[in-house]
Amino acid sequence: MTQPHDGIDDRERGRLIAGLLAPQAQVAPRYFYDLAGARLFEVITLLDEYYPTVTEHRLLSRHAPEIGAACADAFGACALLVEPGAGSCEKVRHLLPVLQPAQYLALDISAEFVELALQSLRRDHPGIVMAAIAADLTQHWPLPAADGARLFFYPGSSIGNFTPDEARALLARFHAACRGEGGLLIGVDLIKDSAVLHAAYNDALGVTAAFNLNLLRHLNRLIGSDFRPQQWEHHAFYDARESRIEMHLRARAPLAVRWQSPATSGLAEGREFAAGQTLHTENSYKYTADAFSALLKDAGFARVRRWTDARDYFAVFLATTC
Ligand code: AVI
Repeated sequence: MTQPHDGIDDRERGRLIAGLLAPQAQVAPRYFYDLAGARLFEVITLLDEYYPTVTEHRLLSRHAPEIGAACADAFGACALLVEPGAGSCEKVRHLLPVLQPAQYLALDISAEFVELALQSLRRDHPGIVMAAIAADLTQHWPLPAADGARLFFYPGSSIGNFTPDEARALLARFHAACRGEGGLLIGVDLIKDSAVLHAAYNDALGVTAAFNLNLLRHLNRLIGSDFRPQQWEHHAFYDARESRIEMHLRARAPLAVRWQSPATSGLAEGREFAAGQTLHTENSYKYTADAFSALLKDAGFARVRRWTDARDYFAVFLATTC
């Protein structure tokens, strides 16, 4: 067994292990993103089948002037632009020239990764104060006090990785964090032909499969487990009833996994998987544009505008407090 990584505390380890022991074993998708996982995700965004990234870039580039004008109309100048999960800060490049915020704050689990991206952004926009902050979206958001409107930028359809109830709660949190003046600019993947969705999560090169399987290596480091990726296969499908892609790892044959548990003072415990039994690793919900507009309104936003591509594959929404 590999030694557990000391980057997680006992509570988080306990949560991970409870998920592994659940009747339908599960792991939260945020555990995809160790260094290798983050790199594999970047490759996914370049694949022909994975249309969301390129489509959203095109929408932002084409409609940036309108988005800027709509923001100015709703709340005037932007004092603080906040991007949770900023990563390589590529998409915000479309917005900075039109929004000219006084401050840009990039939040990410890995602040070091974002700090690198900020170095070149700062060179291109010397008049904008920029900072990278290590923060997990599901926890406290350490935002500076800023006079004036706040705009949250949440691209990539990451909202799809939450259940609709969790998504509504997160949108309400964005609304509350605007503190009366500001908005949310958010990218959302739309419901479409299931063959297109299926291909996006089952690419021919097998990059999404590698991304999914890499989670097992990450788990081995986090909890000292002995998952062997070669015993598992990638399984992703579209569930039209739930409007979501489900990603799983499926046992190729009966197998046993062991890990170190704080509950048993570090002694090994584990579980068995029958052939075909799965570990559920991700949901990626898709919305109709109208359903997502309604969700934004439910969350408290007063006005919602949206831009979609010609195929209606993806939408960018601007939801404002007034
Ligand atoms: C980050 N998130 C929006 C991606 C998605 O499409 O749900 C993660 C991903 N999983 C497989 N491919 C991409």
